[in-house]
Amino acid sequence: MTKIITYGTFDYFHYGHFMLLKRAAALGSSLIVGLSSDEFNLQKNKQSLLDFDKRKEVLESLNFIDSIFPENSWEQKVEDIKNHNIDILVMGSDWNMKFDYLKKYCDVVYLERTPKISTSLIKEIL
Ligand code: C2G
Repeated sequence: MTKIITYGTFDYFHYGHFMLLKRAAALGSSLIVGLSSDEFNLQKNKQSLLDFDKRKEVLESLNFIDSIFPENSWEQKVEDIKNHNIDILVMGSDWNMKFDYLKKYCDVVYLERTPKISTSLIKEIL
């Protein structure tokens, strides 16, 4: 039973988000997602277009996500990994090496970002 975790804002959900989550889920038997709260987004200097509940509603429609919980701080990952007995933390390659400090608690895998699509690009078009 390989347990996967990932984190993100997933604002204006798009194919890049989908492919990250789908590939992450394929690495194990369960996937849980730390969804950035609206307040934490401000700490990330991200003003999400959709609030937490709407972003959560979109993720809940994906049958390969087993549970979704709020991500309220950078520091919570260690506790999340321990409390959920996580085997692998998966993030997109734009985070490459940034979470290597967590390798003492679980494997850390960075998956290639899906090119040419991002929430900021979508915001520019809107
Ligand atoms: N992603 C991707 N391809 C894209 C866009 C995003 O693979 N074209 C990935 C990102 O690398 C990330 C995930 O999708 O792993 C979610 O992206 P964001 O919603 O932008 O999340 P981010 O702001 O990177 O938050 O503590 C970690 C942070 O909460 C991550």
